[in-house]
Amino acid sequence: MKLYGSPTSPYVRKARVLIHEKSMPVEFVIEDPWTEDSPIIDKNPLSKIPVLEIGPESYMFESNLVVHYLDHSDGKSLTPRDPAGYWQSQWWQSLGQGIIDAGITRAFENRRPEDKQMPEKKEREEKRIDRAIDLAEKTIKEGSEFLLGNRFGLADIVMGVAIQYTDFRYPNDWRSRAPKLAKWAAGITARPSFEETLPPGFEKPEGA
Ligand SMILES: N[C@@H](CCC(=O)N[C@@H](CS)C(=O)NCC(=O)O)C(=O)O
Repeated sequence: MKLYGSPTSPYVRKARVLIHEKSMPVEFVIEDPWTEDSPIIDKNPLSKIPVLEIGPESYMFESNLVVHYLDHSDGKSLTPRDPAGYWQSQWWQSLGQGIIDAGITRAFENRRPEDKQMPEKKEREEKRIDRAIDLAEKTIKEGSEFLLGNRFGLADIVMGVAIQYTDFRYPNDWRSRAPKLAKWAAGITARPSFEETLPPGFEKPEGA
């Protein structure tokens, strides 16, 4: 299999962390989805990364599907099997994906020429992220190494990527109001799968 993407995309990073955790033989191919003649378009008409090549001319796209496919393709799923655990895992993944979506929207707004930026748009995305972090802090159990039970899983991957993307593109002092989440995040993002997929140019903040 081949994973097409960029080293900075948090959507792609979800898949890269999972591939690393499972030691899967998936080649990472860097391709830019932004150009008019991007080779990604032939693989995904939506021209977005990640794209996973699963066979000749056969592709999966949308990070949730890519991650779901990878998680189920080796018989060693990192998703809880019991119904309650399964849905809790989906819940955390949706929260993480929402944080990433808001961070991306904010980052793009930030990159527009200053006189064209809409501060209220940025603020709206920031509030989404702030509220999601507050809810994660309320939900996470005191002192837990993993989000669900005593096993590392997809929920940890997606939330870990979302938190580090927040530190990367919307650095703010969320740790002072979310100490449980901060402690969990420090443990999760110290794993080799996270360390070895850090976006270029990202420096961990103090205490992370
Ligand atoms: N919902 C998609 C979002 C993917 C996405 O927006 N990826 C960005 C890179 S971070 C992209 O390819 N953007 C190209 C574009 O919007 O033209 C997913 O979860 O995979």
